Amino acid sequence: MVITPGIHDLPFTYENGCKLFELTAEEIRWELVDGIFIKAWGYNGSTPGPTIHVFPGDKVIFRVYNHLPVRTSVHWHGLEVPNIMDGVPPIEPSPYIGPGEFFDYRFTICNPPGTYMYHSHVAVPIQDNAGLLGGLIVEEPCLQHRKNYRDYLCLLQEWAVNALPWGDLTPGTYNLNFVKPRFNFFTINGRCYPKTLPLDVCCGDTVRVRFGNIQMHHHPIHLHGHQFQVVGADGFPIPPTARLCKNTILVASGETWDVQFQANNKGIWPMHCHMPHHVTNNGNPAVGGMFTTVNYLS
Ligand SMILES: [Cu+2]
Repeated sequence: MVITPGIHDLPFTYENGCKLFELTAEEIRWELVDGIFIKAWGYNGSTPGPTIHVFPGDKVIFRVYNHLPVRTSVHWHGLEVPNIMDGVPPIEPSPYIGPGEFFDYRFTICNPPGTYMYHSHVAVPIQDNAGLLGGLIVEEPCLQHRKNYRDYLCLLQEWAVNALPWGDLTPGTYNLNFVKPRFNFFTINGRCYPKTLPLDVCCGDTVRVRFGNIQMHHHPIHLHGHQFQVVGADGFPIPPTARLCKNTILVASGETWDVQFQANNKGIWPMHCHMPHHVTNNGNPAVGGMFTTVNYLS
């Protein structure tokens, strides 16, 4: 099962033979890094929202409640769904979900196992940049109980907290800026370093890391101390003969990339975006932002 450090998995129940998942779009107060809170929008209390896990062939209902003051939708990014379930009103017949309303997105999971995402497709410069997005994993049934195997999801986001002067990290609760935003906080699974959670590994593990990006910027993610193989792109597996060996992967907006490495070099190893100001908190010289570490437990 894929783990999203610091983010819950979305539970499900059964309704008429379908897996029923419930998401609530809502305003949240979210801590980016020590004492810096934002008024964000998320699902079920977090941004990214809870990670959804499904299997190929699952019949699913994603019941989306709207507790926002404005209408919204959810788009199932990369999934092959009927037009009316794709979540892009009014271009598609898919509906808006008004404040206080809900909508059932119903379809069968037709994609292969891999890494996908979900996000609002209404007023996206506001709603997506406010945090309305999450991860969706089509799990591989035969990998569920594999030994010495770690599988992590890292969703990349950026935030415009423009009430703070450059370099200032005064604690408080801040509004986001959606008008000519200057992105000055950068997160992995909703947190800036040093509040990001490490990826724990043990020597001998095979480690897969899945990256996803919905928002405004592209993030070249670099891993220290290891080489990785690129094993998946936008949800689809890359056959062994076509895999690149790299240590930096550019995760452009809208993309997911899966990489895999052997844990064979003990230590505490940085894994971070390589854009210099993306590894700061509001330009402060201390290390921050889209930065975490791969930590060997043994
Ligand atoms: Cu970046």
